[in-house]
Amino acid sequence: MSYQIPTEQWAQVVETTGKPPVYKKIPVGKPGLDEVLINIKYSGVCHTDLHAMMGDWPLEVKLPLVGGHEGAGIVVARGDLVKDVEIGEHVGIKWINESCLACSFCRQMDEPLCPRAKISGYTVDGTFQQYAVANARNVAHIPKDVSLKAVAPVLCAGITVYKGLKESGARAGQTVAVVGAGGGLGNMAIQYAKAMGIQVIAIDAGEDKRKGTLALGAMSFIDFSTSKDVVADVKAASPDGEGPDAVLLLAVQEKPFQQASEYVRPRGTVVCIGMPANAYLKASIFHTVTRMICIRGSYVGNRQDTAEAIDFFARGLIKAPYKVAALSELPKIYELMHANEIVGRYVVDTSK
Ligand code: 8ID
Ligand code: ZN
Ligand code: ZN
Repeated sequence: MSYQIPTEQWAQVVETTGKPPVYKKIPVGKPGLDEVLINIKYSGVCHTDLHAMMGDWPLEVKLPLVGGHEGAGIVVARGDLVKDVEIGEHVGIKWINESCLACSFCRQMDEPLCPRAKISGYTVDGTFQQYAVANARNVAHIPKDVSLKAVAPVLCAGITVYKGLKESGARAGQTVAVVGAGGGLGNMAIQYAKAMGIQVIAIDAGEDKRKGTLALGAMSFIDFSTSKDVVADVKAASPDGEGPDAVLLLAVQEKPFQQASEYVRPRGTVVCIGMPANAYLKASIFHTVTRMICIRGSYVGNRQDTAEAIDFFARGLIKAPYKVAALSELPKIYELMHANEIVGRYVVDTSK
């Protein structure tokens, strides 16, 4: 099978951080010896893409930058050393675009910690373009009968929350509070938790997010914008009033990161996943010790987490809502995201 590959394509390009991307034509990249060229059909829009555009994290972005790291598409070309990815195969580009697979982190399946990792839509160009290059050993393999549109948000949001739930140690029958449950990661977290037999206390704001999270299977919803005491409300929502067994922090605000250790159950685990800019963690040492609380970070997932997260999806266990927009509309999506007005995820269609 061979594909006609154009020399030029449409892309959204961040030229200056802090300014919206520019929709324009750029050259199509060429895959290196161990890389594949993917015709991206759809890409999810993650809040991380907005952080990259703003340049608000202490990690430098490539400029000019094509953002995006939830891209699903078809392999149209491959380098001579690529053996395990076929032309015509459906694959996904995720946050970890390339890892060395030889360092002590990669050897232990911690590719996200690889000091030589390349990051899609951050240190290398990502998926807000029609053709993107990725390292063949790091692409996600997508079964042919899975919708590329619907699976796109799994490639970051799905993998990340699935990994976060595993890192939380929560088991079937236990309860997890999901903070930011109405957003892209949050909606996925409810569905993965449900599939894993874990109950969810959803925390976010507004009627749309309340309805949406309950429809996805959350057992209760707490509106942080109207609650008089979030800590007391979360505890009260847990089955025995002692607090949830774990907390997944997906919000883009510092305050909930300070609150979580107050309501997590003694012996419980607080998992930090959201990354508000310039924010710090603060917890009472006395209560962390005497309640035996674990506070940890969780960063995307490795290739095994990726395969598992996609497998959950392919088995029909994960149904998170998404809206489709044209690639040309990306700046509008960033505005809605900045205002926290998106319920679930936006997916952009690169053909428009
Ligand atoms: O590997 C990682 N750790 C990883 C992977 C992917 C994304 C981390 N992230 C980070 C993103 O960079 C971002 O900082 O996770 C965060 C959430 O990403 P997202 O789900 O893509 O963002 P969103 O769709 O905008 O959802 C955020 C939700 O948080 C709510 C908002 O209302 C929104 O629904 N929220 C906020 I802001 N403050 C809240 C609060 N105090 C809150 N919900 C509850 N309590
Ligand atoms: Zn992401
Ligand atoms: Zn490595």
